[in-house]
Amino acid sequence: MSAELFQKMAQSIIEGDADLAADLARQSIEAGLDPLEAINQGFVVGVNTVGESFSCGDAFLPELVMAGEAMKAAVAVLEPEMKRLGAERQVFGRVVLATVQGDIHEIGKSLVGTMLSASGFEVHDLGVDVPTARIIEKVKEVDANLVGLSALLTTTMVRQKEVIDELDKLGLRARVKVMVGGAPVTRDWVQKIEADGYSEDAIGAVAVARQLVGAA
Ligand code: B1M
Repeated sequence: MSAELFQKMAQSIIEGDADLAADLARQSIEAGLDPLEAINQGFVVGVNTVGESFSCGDAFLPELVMAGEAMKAAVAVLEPEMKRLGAERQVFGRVVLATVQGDIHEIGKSLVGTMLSASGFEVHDLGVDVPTARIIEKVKEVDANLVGLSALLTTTMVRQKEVIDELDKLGLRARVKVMVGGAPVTRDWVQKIEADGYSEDAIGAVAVARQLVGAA
């Protein structure tokens, strides 16, 4: 039953059908499925298929946009359920989260934010295409102990380094840890820019964040 539902979820993203994706997300909640499992085993499979077709030139920007919109519709239905399931945990730290400047990919970053807030972090999500100066300003404003930076484009990954350098310059590196992520981010890159942590996915991001703020 869940395998069939996961397949329909993937297909709804491939077809860019936001209404169907949201409806299938609701069905999965009613069936008592883990919302993150629905995302990873259902919807993400679809978005990856569209991403691969886009790379090969078999799909074009409108398909990418529609897949993104359908994915957002599904996640919007599942997010409150993820928060509800993690609602009773304690507060571990304050996180400023953003997709870096020049990059408008928001789905993965928002998932990480949802998981962090469901797991007891106070999350200040600045959204997408966020300039370094705005990130630093927010870090100071909320006295954050963690910054989470998402980048989905090889051309915008450098902004992660820019934020780290700026924190360094201001003498904030000792008390503000930096976690990076996004599809093109590799362990080599993390070492090169001297980030404190990295995760491939939203679940891993929670474990890394806990470790970084000393709550693991
Ligand atoms: Co874009 N796009 N896109 N896109 N898009 C990619 C990233 C791409 C790989 C597609 C491809 O060619 N195969 C490619 C990048 C190539 C590269 O640089 N290497 C690409 C491109 C080229 C572009 C444009 C340049 C296309 C164009 O205009 N010609 C353009 C760029 C615009 C810009 O940002 N300036 C563009 C635009 C878009 C849309 C707007 C249409 C749409 C985004 C809609 C939205 O977010 N509202 C879109 C989409 C949907 C994608 C793909 C298909 C899917 C991204 C996604 O949402 N994945 C993507 C291909 C792919 O990744 N398969 C692609 C699902 C999401 C759950 O996963 O975001 O990876 P992800 O997040 C994961 C992990 O990475 C990790 O955890 C998340 C949850 O598990 N993670 C973190 C992410 N952030 C983290 C932070 C952490 C820790 C973990 O700590 C802080």
